[in-house]
Amino acid sequence: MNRLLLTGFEPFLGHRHNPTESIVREMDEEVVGGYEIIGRVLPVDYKHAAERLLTYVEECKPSAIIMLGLAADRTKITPERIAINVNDSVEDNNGNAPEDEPIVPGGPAAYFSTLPIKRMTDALLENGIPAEISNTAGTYLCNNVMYSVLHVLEQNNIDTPAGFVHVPPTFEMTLHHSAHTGFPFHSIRDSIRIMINTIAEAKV
Ligand code: PCA
Repeated sequence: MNRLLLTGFEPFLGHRHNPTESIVREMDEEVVGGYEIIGRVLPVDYKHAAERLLTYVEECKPSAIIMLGLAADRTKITPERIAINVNDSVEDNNGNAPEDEPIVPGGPAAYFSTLPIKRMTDALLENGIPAEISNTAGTYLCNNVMYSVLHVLEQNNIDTPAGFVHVPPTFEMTLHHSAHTGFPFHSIRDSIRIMINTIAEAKV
């Protein structure tokens, strides 16, 4: 059976949870849209995240790759359009805080997601889930792993669809922060299934 590598991240920057970690743990070995899901958690660490992810890609030889991350200030599911060649952020979980650093020295400025992000967004909206395409994945770990994977796939002429999706916080995470309301956890998880089904249909 074709495999789909689904990655999430551990908690970071004072967030006690990262819903993407729970989602990939729960969905590991689940079959969705004809794919066996391989769910893996990545460290929020510039030195190890991309390296770990690329090891998982080598090991599982996936037919599609979806990387997930938390965007604590977003209120929609946001498939990312583009990853840029820069690390520039506050600290990761090991105290690294790069400034204006290329991810791949001399590499292209950016890579576009190769997932069907329009169709994924439309499918989410049709299912009543707030969603929109995001035009920036930031300059932290999420952008870093998205760029790194797309770079390696491109360099090796591998046409595996790959991309990143940021998810909003859960209800529980926003209980004590009144700025906005999060999503029920099960809605975030359902949205991942909907996007995977869309990718499966797009391949036919
Ligand atoms: N979100 C962060 C890193 C880990 C995560 O889940 C980001 O948006 O870069």
